[in-house]
Amino acid sequence: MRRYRLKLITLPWELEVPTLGLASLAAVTPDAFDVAIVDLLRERLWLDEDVDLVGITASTPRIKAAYALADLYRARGVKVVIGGHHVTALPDEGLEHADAVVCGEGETSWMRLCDDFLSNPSRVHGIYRDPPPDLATLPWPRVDLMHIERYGSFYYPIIASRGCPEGCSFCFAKKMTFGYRTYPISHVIEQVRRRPSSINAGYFVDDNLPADEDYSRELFRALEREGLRFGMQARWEFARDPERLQQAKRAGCMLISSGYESINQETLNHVAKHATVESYRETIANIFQVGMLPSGNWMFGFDWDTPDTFERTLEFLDTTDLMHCSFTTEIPFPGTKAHARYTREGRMLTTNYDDFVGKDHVVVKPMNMTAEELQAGIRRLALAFYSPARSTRRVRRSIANPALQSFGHRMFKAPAFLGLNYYQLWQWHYRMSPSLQWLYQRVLTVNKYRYFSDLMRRSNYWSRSFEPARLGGPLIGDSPFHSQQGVKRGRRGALLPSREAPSPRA
Ligand code: B12
Ligand code: SF4
Repeated sequence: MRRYRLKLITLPWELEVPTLGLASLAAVTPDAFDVAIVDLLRERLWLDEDVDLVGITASTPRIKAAYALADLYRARGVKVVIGGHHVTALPDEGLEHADAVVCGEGETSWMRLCDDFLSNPSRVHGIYRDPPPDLATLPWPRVDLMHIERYGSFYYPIIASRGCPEGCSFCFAKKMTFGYRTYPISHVIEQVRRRPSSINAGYFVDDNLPADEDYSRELFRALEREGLRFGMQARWEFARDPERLQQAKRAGCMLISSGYESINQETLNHVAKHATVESYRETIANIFQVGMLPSGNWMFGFDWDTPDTFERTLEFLDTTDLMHCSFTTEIPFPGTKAHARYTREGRMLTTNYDDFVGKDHVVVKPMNMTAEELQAGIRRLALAFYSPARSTRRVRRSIANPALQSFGHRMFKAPAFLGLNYYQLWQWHYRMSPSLQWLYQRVLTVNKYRYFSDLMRRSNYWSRSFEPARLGGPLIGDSPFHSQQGVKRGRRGALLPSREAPSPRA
């Protein structure tokens, strides 16, 4: 049987957390394909390499580059498919650059699309939108195809749920997925066990991992035995209960990242956070006391923000133990309620998606200040928060906290925590300085070219043979993925590792 070459390409954002979308698709790709997952910041793309089908993923701020890449492949006559959040919101726009667009969670459509391709490539055409998969039937994401060693070793990606039960006005999560659904605990534990033996820390890419209390309690109990340290994203309410926090800590959780968004009560009421500033103060303290690092995400430019919001936020931050914060303008991504409202009100300042990166980029005309005041306010706040004096004060408090023992000896903790702060300081400085941006672009380019093994292979394919992850026992009957048949069943009906996958940890 003829084999086909498939390239799954991601255009990521800076050198941080890997995403799991392409690894999830690779896992359900029919056996007739050799698959390469290519991260454009971490490896060179051999554009002239033989390829039959290309799948591209990108979020809104990188979508223009993704479209340009798609155009290049299509000019060569290669079939191109685009998926992800942005094209789910704007499928017709995606179709101007791709043969097909996959909307929402991709697995079911991807299987259908691959079947179309195998029967006749010209059938790959138009918009694919199918019901989301039953998570219990999915094989493990093929992280082994991702050159995971090229990412930070704290960021090994794991997934336990999809979607979020909440509905914040600026977020697309609800429209992307179908409700809030969880993977079987055994599936998550197997993902953890399959990590390379050199990796002891991971990051849950879930939007809101502990959204279901019963499930998360069970998951944390199961994780206690795995020796994994991890970070996760959680709504602020999770940290109200110190007992749940203790359980997360025992499971290995080191960092909890939450979208607090604002210290303006009116804003909190309007974006459905159901929070008060005092409840934030209390929950942040709970996380810190239990011995985990709280990380907060803040947004500015909401209609109730005024020029003094930045100073008030800094005063608030100075009285909490937040070690790490992200500061960004409100970015209304296409498809969100916020985007519809700002468009209706004629307040969008740009439709250039390259500007939808957040941080200090202003894309909406603010209500109670000018765009310049908004940008200057965020920059002032970020530079003040990450100033050496404040960073040192925060690090001192953290290493004095006996509950943070699991972060290691203070000799290592202090430089690690300071490094985290200075990295953010550098990021803010380079955002504001064209010469540092120039320098950073060079760093990214060098990073892409520094892998000698790539040059020797002159290919993105590690191996010509590709075997999809296998499904086990009772799952087969329910699986919509018919071409994953021919499966072996392990002891206790466990999913068996594929030949190419790294062997499970002992
Ligand atoms: C890890 C992560 C990051 C990492 C890495 C991002 C990167 N691209 O490199 C970091 C922390 C750096 C980051 C940064 C940002 N992020 Co982010 N991030 C995520 C997160 C939490 C996990 C992604 C993931 O692995 N999901 C799990 C996989 C299984 O789902 P998936 O990626 O959606 O893939 C499925 C489908 O989309 C589809 N699919 C996807 N691609 C393709 C391609 C093809 C060919 C097909 C057929 C199907 C398909 O099939 C997949 C399987 O079902 C998501 C939230 C989330 N839970 O998805 C946000 C998310 C992607 N981030 C988001 C945002 C807004 C940002 C920032 C702009 C935030 C900011 N203001 O600074 C930045 C910049 C992002 C950028 N330019 O890429 C938004 C994107 C919105 C949008 N319209 O694009 C999301 C969705 C969060 C949200 N709920 O709003 N992020
Ligand atoms: S809690 Fe987070 S993931 Fe859920 S809707 Fe709000 S912003 Fe999106």
